[in-house]
Amino acid sequence: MTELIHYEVKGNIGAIKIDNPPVNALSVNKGVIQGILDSIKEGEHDPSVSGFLLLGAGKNFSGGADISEFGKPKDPDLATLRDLLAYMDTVTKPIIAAISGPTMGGGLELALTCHYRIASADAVLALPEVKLGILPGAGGTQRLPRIIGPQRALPLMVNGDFIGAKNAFDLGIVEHLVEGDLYDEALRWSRRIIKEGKPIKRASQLEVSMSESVDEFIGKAREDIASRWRGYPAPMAIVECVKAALTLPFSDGLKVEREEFEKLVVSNESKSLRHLFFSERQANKVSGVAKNESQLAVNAVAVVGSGTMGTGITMSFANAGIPVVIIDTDDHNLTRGLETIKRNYDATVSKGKLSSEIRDKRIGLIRGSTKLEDVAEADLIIEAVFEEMEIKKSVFSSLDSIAKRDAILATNTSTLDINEIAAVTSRPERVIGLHFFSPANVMQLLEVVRGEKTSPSVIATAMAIGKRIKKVPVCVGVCDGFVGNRMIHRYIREAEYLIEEGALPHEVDKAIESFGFAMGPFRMGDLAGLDIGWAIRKRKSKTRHPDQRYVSIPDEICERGWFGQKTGQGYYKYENGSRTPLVNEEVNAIVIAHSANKGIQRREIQSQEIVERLMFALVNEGANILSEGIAQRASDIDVIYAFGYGFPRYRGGPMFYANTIGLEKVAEGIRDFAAGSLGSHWVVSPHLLKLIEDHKIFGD
Ligand code: 3H9
Repeated sequence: MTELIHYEVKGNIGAIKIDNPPVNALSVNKGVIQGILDSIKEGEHDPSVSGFLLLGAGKNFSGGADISEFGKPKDPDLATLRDLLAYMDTVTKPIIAAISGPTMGGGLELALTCHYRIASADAVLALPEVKLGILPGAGGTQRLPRIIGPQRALPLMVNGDFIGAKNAFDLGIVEHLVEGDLYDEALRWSRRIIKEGKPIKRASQLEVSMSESVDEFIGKAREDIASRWRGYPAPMAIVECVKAALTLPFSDGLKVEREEFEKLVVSNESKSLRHLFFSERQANKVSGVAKNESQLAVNAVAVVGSGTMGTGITMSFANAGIPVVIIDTDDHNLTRGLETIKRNYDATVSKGKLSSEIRDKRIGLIRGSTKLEDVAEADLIIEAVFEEMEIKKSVFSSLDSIAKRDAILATNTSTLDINEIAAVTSRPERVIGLHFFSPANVMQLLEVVRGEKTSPSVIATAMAIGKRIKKVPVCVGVCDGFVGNRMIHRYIREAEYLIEEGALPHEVDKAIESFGFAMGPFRMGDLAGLDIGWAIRKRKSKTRHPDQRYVSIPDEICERGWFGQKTGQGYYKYENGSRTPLVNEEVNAIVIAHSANKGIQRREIQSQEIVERLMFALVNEGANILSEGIAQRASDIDVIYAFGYGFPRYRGGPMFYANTIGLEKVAEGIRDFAAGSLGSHWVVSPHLLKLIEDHKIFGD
């Protein structure tokens, strides 16, 4: 039997412990599932065993099927999860699941096939397969509706939400909750079940019942999903499985589930989402930083600057229970910043997303100050002042003289050279970039920017603190715009070229949104505020080469005081404070006149060209970034785009997407654009060409 399953007879109970760290994934090829099956078979033939207790070693029961095995050959001599669960449905001695920690996907399906379930207070249950573009494929879609009813089961599976132990108990997924030691109590409880001769409860034999008509219920579910999930087949497939649970015998329902699962698991959507799952975890591994690198304890944080970024960053720390002092030497700005924080929390409370107690606790962790000296106690100081090199340098020079010797000095710059900032301090090894994205309390992405001299320990601390404040940290190198913004500039530039050549802003946005982005480039600009880019362009105008193709349409819009949503119009019009973008005919007129002034013959541009030009702009720049070592790996770029820029997750990020359509196609497309009359700016990245030449793809 595999060492990953420990089987031990404790009195009259056969205790089966899954011990496959780190999350007890139910691997086929490592024999984990076979081990459980063998243990049950052994106990069944052992007259001293009256029942089984199934539990997980370490922190959890099981995180589900081993995702890394999807799409790979399985050892035909070893049992699959479906084999095991089918066998469990025939066992005549009670099987009790002792659920602890994250119990997900196939792990929960295993527990649902047990006859009774007991859970510790730390248990978190979910059928999150939908997030991987698949569905619960080991009977979950058939058993859960039978246990808790389809109306409750369907949303859990379609959204993949996590529920705590108490919630699982209230729903009837779990029959008994334990505060103390799970193992001891589970053994006691199992013995009681056996002693009292409690019946074997098989979910597969339960009746599914529902007060409303099946057709009505399924019809509503289909409508809801069609409106909420674009280009994403898994949720609809889950509905079809639940329909099967409601209308077919259990065994036929399983067949439907299996068919739907097999279709989804080979889809590009699922491959992309699985890629992102592993990429997100891979991003935690930073070259030159050992796994056990020493870290500084961060118990107090200071944020310097109380503008939009400073307040959002402050909230991110308070949300994670970390005390933070927000400093602005301008009293008026500080008051406004603190008010913004309070207003944001109040709004979340009034939407019912936060209790007033938690809001008060978070606000209680935030202290405002007008004295820079108040950074003295902080372990981590994040500067979020105006994006101007001289201002940043002056702040860092002051921080250097006030901050604790071992404190980390971080800058939230989105463009400036961190090495230059670090050079004004006496501790460049403790200087790092923490590039938050606006709104910083909401956006998950955090670019951790390592300078030339940043020490491994500081990088390790920054990555860890990023996770602690529930961000997705990705380590990148220094260059203008780092990874995310450097690429997005190419994308926005291309969008501007497109409107100059013939498309209208809403046509570009429509094509990109149909591709799956949450928002097209022009809507994004309106949301972020067009004045920000305008200020940067004005600053950079002195260094712009006179021969460089430059689209002045955004400037022409800004000159009218139209900065986007906040001024009621930008590329679009927003009526009566609404956020709904309406086509702005005046902007269209500006665009058309602009082309005429430049002597550009406008032409009709198809959505395919729009998508390809914007995507290839991202991919090509991503390839350059990789060759310069600014991003450590292609999958890091994908994580940055999925978590920071609304790139459709079911397409896996720009670099993975390029792999799926073929790098040759990308290079050919770029060559075609370059051959067009206005395409001289297109040059295929040498890194991309090298990959093609070597028959490789991004990530190899
Ligand atoms: C499924 O069950 C399909 C069935 O319905 C049907 C079958 C027929 N497999 O997240 P962490 C690795 S689909 C393989 O940092 P945490 C992960 O890559 C599955 N590997 O830990 C990482 O590796 P590394 C449905 C997995 O404590 C390490 O474990 N289940 C799996 O922050 C630590 O991961 C899910 O979707 C896995 N299932 O969070 C749950 N899970 O160290 C997916 C993790 O090399 N998992 N790894 O980078 C999670 O959500 C979280 O990992 C969990 C723990 C909450 C469990």
